Amino acid sequence: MFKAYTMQKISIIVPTYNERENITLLIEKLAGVLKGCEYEIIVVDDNSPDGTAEAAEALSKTLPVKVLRRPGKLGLTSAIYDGVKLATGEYIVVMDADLQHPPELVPKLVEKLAECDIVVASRYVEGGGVENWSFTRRVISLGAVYASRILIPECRRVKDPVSGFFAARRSTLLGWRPLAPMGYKALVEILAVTKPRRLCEVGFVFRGREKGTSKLGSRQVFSYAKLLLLLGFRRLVLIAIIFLILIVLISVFYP
Ligand SMILES: Nc1nc2c(ncn2[C@@H]2O[C@H](COP(=O)(O)OP(=O)(O)O)[C@@H](O)[C@H]2O)c(=O)[nH]1
Ligand SMILES: [Mg+2]
Repeated sequence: MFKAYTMQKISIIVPTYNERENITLLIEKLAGVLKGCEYEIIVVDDNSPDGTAEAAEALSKTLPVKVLRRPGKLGLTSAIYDGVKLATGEYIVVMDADLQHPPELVPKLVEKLAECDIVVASRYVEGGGVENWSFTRRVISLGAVYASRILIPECRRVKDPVSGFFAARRSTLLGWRPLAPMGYKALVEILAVTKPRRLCEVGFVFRGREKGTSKLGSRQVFSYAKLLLLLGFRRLVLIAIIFLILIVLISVFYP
C-alpha cells in the first residue's frame, strides 16, 4: 500500500540536542520503514556536547542521512525551519529524535499527504494518547492546546495543534518564517501563517522517553506565550475591550 505513494521524495527533519543515545536507533528504524522509497533524513543538531552529530554522520556513509551542524542551541522551531530550507523532497515529515514519535507512523502520514497539505500526528483524536504523563504535564499540554484554539482560528481545525510530529508538502511550508525561533510549537506558527486548505489528523500514542532528558523548560514556555501574543494580538485586544465594556455596563446598572 505504502509503495503507491513513493513517487514523491520524502525528507524527514529531526532536530537534535543531546540525543546520542537515541539517534542511531531512530535512523535505523526510519530506514526500515522507508525501505524502497526515495528519502533523506536531515538531522539538525545544535552542537550537542554528547556527540549526537558524529553518531548521525557515522550513519551517513551507508544511509541517506544529512547532518546540519549549527553553532549552538538556537531553538527547536528554528531547527525545523533550517531543516525545511535544506530539504529536497516534496513531502516533509518533522519528528523528535527521542523515539517518543513512533517511526512506524511515518508511512501513514506520508500516505495521507496524497490528499492533504498538512497531516498532524495527534494525541487527542481516536487512536491517540500519551504514556506516563504526570497530571501537571497533562494540564500544561491541554492549556497550550486551548490557548492556541482561543487565540488562533486555524488551530481550531485540529485537536492537537501543538504536536511536534507532522507531515507537510514543501510547497505548503514556503510562506513560513519562524516567529518564535526558540519555541517548541512550530506547528502553531505554520497553521496560522500558511492556512492550509486541506488539513488532516492521524492518532498516535506519545511514548515515554526511555533515554536522555527533555529539553523543555521555562524559556520554551515563555517563547510560546510570546508566539500567542504575536499571533493572537487582535483577538486579545478584542477580548479586553469586551471585558471592559461588560465591567462598565455592570457598574452602571448595578452601582
Ligand atoms: N536542534 C535543536 N533541537 C532541539 C532543541 N531543543 C529540543 N530539541 C530536540 O527537539 C526534540 C523534542 O525535544 P524534547 O526535549 O524531547 O521535548 P519534549 O518531548 O516536549 O519533552 C528532541 O529531538 C530534542 O533533541 C534545540 O534547541 N535545537
Ligand atoms: Mg521528547
